[in-house]
Amino acid sequence: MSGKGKLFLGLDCSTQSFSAVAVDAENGTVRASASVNFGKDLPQYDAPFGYVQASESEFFASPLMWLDGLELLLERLAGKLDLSKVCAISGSVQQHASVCLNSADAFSKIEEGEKLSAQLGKFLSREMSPIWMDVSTSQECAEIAEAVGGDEYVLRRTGSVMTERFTGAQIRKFFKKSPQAYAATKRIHLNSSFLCSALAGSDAPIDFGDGAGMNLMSLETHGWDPVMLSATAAGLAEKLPSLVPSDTCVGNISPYFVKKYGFNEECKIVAFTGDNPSSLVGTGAMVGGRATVSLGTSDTFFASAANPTPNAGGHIFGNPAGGFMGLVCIRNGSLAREKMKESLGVDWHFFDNAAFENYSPADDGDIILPFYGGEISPKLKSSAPVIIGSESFKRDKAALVRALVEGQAMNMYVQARKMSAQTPDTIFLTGGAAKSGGIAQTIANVFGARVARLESENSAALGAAMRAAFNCGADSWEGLSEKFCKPNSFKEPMAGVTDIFAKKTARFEAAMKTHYGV
Ligand code: XUL
Repeated sequence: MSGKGKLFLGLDCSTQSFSAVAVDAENGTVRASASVNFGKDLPQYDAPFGYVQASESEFFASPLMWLDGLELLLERLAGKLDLSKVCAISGSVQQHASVCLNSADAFSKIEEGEKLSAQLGKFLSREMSPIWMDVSTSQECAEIAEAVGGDEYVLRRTGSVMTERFTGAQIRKFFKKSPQAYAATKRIHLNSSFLCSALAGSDAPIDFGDGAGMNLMSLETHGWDPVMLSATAAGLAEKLPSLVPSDTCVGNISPYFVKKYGFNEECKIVAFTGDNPSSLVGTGAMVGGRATVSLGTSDTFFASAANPTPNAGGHIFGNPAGGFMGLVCIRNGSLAREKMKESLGVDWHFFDNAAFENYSPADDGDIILPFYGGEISPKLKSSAPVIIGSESFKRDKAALVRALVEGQAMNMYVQARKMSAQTPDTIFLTGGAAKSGGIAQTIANVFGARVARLESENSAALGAAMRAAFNCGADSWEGLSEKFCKPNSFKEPMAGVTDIFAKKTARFEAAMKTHYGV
């Protein structure tokens, strides 16, 4: 495809929704966007928030829901945009979720006619995919770590200690609990490579960005680590797709999408990656210097790193622009804020703004340990937040909101510091809660850093579109970052808060030790 008006499409399959953004890389504009909410638009999957909770620690989603979401999304987008103008597509996908298939060749069998979910459903050897919220594999993590000589080995080799939600431990659980279904499995995809395969109509590889979230990829060789593979499950090597750099072109779009949605048959499919590596690109933080805090279902802190030192408090993933990225993922993010909002009977305006109107931070002993459910950073079990302070504090709705947000920010700061991430000069905020002035100010105060919001709404989808554009030679990373990742509304730390938060954070850490032993 040649000529002006070239468009690049980024897709983002997150926990609760599937969204798309189409960009013009020449003039740096977003041409169209669309979104599908799994709970509202696909109620037949009985997953109001995009997942099904099977027990306290087990969380699943249907891969067929993701396929139906993709099709509905493209249908909506086709109503706004001539899809034949799209030169290349890439994707961003919630990390760690795996899709098990009884054929390594399922995607080449897709034909015109029935929708994808109907055609691919028969190839699933495991009906539901465990997703990143699942924390049910402590046993499997311990077994794998023991088999390879300890968590220190796993950390050095793969960039993370054995982690419950990571794909390796989830595969081991499947191998142990459903040996027949495991034996019948010929291909184990990540959600990212699964959706990429569906679009390309061929079996797609896993990229270094998302592949590093499995406890199976060697950071040194960028290949599957044979020691980790054999400690995880028998015969695993043959079931995994290959690993490739994130800027690999997988092929052209499959004829199914050309006929059904009007794509050009020369439209390229670029390897999909995880939502965090994709957001690193979509916030312009892939080229160094900046840190990004993404406030989504989970809250994450990440920054690019050329030679990161693996640390048990965080994770190392591949940076789609080359090198690596360090990340801290906090499970009690938006869901915790939502629960607090509901329990206080307040609305989002109160939560995000009114509660912070006369914000004057103080080291007064009022602290919330903000864990409504089990946490992954740091690893702890909890079913309710711990509220420490005076009786009047416990009755003051605005003070409780501020203390929850401060608790979340202090936990993130402590975790980021543990993985020896240097305090950044500027933190770029993205995700749904980034629009909250109160939350932005709190993060600036706790980190002692300038906080900027990005103009773009969905950095993960935007990062995918930028990756598609980069792959087609539309611009350099710096050029794309300048065009698409424009910061606005800076917030500086409030005067005099540095000392207050140094003391308050120390108090927070002490309370964490007392209540959770971490
Ligand atoms: C990262 C993680 C989450 C998911 C869902 O390790 O588990 O950020 O990618 O967003």
